Amino acid sequence: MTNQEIAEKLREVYNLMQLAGENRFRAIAFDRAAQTIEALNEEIIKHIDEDSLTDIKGIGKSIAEDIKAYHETSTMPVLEALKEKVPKGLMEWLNISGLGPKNIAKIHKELGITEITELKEACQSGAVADLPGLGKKSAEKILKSIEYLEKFGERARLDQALDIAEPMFEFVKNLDGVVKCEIAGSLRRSRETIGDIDILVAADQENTESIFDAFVEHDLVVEVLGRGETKSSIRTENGRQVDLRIVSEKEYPAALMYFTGSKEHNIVMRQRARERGMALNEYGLFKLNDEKETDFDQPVNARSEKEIYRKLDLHFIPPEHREDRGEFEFYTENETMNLVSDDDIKGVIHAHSTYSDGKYTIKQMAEACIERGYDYLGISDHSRTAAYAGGLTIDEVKRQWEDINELNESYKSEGKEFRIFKGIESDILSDGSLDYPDDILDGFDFVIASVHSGLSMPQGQMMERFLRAIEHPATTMLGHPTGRLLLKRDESKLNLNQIIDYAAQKNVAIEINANPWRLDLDWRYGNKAKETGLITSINPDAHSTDGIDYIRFGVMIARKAKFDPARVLNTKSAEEFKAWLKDS
Ligand code: DGT
Ligand code: CA
Ligand code: CA
Ligand code: ZN
Repeated sequence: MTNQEIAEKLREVYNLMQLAGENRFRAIAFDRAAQTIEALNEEIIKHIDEDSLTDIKGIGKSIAEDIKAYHETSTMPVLEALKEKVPKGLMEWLNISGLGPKNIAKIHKELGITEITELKEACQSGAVADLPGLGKKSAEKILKSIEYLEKFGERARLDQALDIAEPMFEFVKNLDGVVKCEIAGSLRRSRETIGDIDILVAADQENTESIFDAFVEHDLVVEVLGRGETKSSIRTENGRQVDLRIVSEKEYPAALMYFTGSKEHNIVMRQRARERGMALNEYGLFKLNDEKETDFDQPVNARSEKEIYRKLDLHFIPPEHREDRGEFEFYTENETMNLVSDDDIKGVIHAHSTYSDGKYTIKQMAEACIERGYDYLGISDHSRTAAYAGGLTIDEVKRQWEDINELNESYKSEGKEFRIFKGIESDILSDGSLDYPDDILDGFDFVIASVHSGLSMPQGQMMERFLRAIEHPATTMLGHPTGRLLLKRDESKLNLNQIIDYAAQKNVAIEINANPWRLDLDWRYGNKAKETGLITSINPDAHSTDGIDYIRFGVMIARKAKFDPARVLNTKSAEEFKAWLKDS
């Protein structure tokens, strides 16, 4: 029984409770417990054995009982009861934008349908439109949302979201009357997948109409989902929703904080406010009156997010840390956390060339790195077992080494500082061994050990495989540890906490694969990584020159995962990197 498994069950309870129309706060408690358990460093089993579940923050007596029941019987009474109540198909309806749990329950009850296909028909036939409180417009909206959902799925990758958000943001920011503007929501928090894009504007009321007018007319807009006094929502060609909210300049700091989220972070912030005799909401920070209610006539002066945090005895919490995963403890004590940034990155590690499945030659890749201002390139083509990806035979490895030597010599003679390191992305074979004999492995400057086959091995076997790969003296770092492809392929079953422990102990790095399909190591292991001193490397896994620019996404995730520059290999200069390779 893994932490992930328990978290999934608790989240199922959360979703079903919403559909069953149960108390919202009770439902949220389950969501929070799921979050907490996902973030837990140790195995939940340990707490079950030691009967210490309630020592975990956010896990009360009743949820502890549910977890124990699940451990003993592979099910939870609360979950079973909900399943009796709520038909299975309804869960999927939660993904339909513009359709909340309340209306889902209503449509289901009135029409007796449970499948999305049935809902689609009911929207087309007019049955949904005839329901009290819904109407023709709602039915049309639900129908459109279903069609988009069928076509594009409910979430987008970080890169896809940025492709829409950045031009939109630039456009809105420069509109007449816009005083302040920022991207909020999950995108500001650098999440690896994004539901919808949230943009916040501060403007005078007299300008809101014209700002909304321009927004809904933007080239990327294919449909206006809603337009109100303070909020407009649109849909773009590739099915993404963008919410634009306009508030007064005075409300802006609190609104920015609120709409940046996360929900979990906001909940704690509101608690902290109450504990200090104040109320925090999307409109501002206010004093409480004698009845402990928000006194809107007594705003507490706070002109920025930073000042709001200060009033609640916290230092400024950067958006990427607002997940209720230890940030409150840290930023009570510390003013800032030293986080890696784009400018710190000196070299490009993990790149493929035409020797295996890359599109460009080593020389072309090197030139692309030089153009972008990097000082070195670590080539790491696929190893011989990865035949499907053009993995290198031993002869090809030796030829590649000669090529690299020649290129390095030519840079030297031209007086260029740039250098290329000889690497390999060696498959971790099913028994955990690497893909070449030791004398070949020794000839590389660095070895990235990655799993590319047998991704769905049972956890026990997979763990042995990984631990053995970490133990190999040639291994410099692990590549894309879980093998996940975001929104496409699940991660392998692993105890990553144990892998991180062992890797840190053996001075083996674990890459943050910056390819936006992967972003693996997952940022949720950032606390564990920090605690163990794990080293990472922000690697583009570039298969083309454009792929080098993925580093940007990796930096976002590394910041979210609390990596300072000193724990990121490719912040080192070429000389320092070389020295580190020698020592480790
Ligand atoms: P997403 O869009 O699913 O990737 O995730 P977010 O975090 O962007 O969520 P979204 O767009 O639903 O809402 C934006 C922010 O607004 C969210 O991060 C926190 C805040 N917010 C929205 N609804 C609630 C709520 O019911 N309670 C609290 N405390 N905050 C909320
Ligand atoms: Ca959002
Ligand atoms: Ca939103
Ligand atoms: Zn790979």
